[in-house]
Amino acid sequence: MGFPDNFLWGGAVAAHQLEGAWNEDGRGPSICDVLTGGAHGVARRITDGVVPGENYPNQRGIDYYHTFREDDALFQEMGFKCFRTSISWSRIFPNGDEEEPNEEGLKFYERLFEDYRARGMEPVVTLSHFEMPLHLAKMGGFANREVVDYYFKFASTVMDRYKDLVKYWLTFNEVNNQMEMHTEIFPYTNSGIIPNPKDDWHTVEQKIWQAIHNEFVASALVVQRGHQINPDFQIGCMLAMVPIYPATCKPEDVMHAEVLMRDRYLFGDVYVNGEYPCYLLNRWDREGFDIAMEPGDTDIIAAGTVDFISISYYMSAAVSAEKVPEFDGHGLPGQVKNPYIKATDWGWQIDPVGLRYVLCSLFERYGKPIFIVENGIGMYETPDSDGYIADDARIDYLRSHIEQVRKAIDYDGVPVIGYTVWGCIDVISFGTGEMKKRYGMIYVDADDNGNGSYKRSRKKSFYWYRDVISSNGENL
Ligand code: P53
Repeated sequence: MGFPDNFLWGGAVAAHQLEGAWNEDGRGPSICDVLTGGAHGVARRITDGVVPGENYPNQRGIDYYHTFREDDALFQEMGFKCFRTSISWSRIFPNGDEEEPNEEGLKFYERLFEDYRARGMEPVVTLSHFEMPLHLAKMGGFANREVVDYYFKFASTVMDRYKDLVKYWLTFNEVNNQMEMHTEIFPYTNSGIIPNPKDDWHTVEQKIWQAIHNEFVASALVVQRGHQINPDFQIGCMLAMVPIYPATCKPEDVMHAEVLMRDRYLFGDVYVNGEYPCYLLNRWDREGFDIAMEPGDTDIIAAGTVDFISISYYMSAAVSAEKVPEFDGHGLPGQVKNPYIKATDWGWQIDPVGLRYVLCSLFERYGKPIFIVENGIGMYETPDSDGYIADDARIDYLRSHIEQVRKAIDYDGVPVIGYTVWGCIDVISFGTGEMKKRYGMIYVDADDNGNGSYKRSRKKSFYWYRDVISSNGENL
């Protein structure tokens, strides 16, 4: 027993967090290019266009656009069986609404995916990882139905072009993050909804729900088209899985956690079952949302269900039905600190058993294979006098999570197809825009303001993970 022979060990990144080269070779501005740098407790701001003097970390990333061959060689040295990245939509369609794609952009990903293949790494490609051309966001993002057509065109173009290079596709990264509707960043990065101070709360929510419906249609159309392009394609959805536990066994706490979990499951429920669950239809009705649907939408959603589920997993949460005090990491209604587990410096509560718990819950709910496409820990790190980083805490984090994956496979019988460590090389943090929130097994010498040599070096976890992969998960 243990990990299957063809288990996809690897690493994961996203285009806007590492490529840089934001305005090279015909690329248009993407929504991430106008996100300023933030910090823990300091939200990133969305500026109106590129404002001189602001710090936009995603514009430079870690310069992977120019260094990918050297970086890929390091991934190969770790023995990666797969590599997850995303396609930057605005490299292919700079404004999103062009007739013809940008050939330079298409060529870049061709070279990239060929390089992965040549190194024995199966590409795992996210179509939209918190990205769309800025121009489309200005049109209203996914709340505007036209954007469905532009997404479809983008996705069909790249699926067709890379049909012999890429087999695993993910439609939208962590599509359920936007259920944190009160934040500015998630509706923006999931759906291209630019905050408008004139909108009242009901209008904001209405737009987000409309965007969500449109994304269900968009994803289903792309799943169907992808299967026509190449019947061997495996096309999945991608959910941020943060299990929400009741703070106590008080029935009200249990029910509160159950209701909040629907915000996570909703997307799986529609993507896998191909229909809207009653709890959502009732909610729209109760809260007065009127979602515009075109004739045929429900048939499209029913016909375009996904082949597998992919998830990110970092932490769990606990909630109480009572009024509770604020704490670091507080985000959900009634969220409390879990006294049984520790948190990272950014308040993310570390819970390896929670990973096994979500794998079981998802498999029992959907009966589909599961790909863990993100797991990892963000840490402050400074090289020692020899330039080395002994990141034992990262090794502990990854080890304890991989042990739980193994249990889910061996004991629970969950078909887990792969595991990719998030930010296998240090990249720009999505949530804070920091460089110093590091996830990598490879260190990148750069700071939050873009100073540094950008030189790469292997951390202790690099050697540890190499051994994990070469022993197929036996040597943890
Ligand atoms: P950063 C919240 C909860 C779970 C996953 O995040 C999340 C977030 C967003 O902060 O995002 C995913 O860099 C996302 C990646 C991101 C990674 O987790 O904020 O898919 O793009 O970098 C880690 O620490």
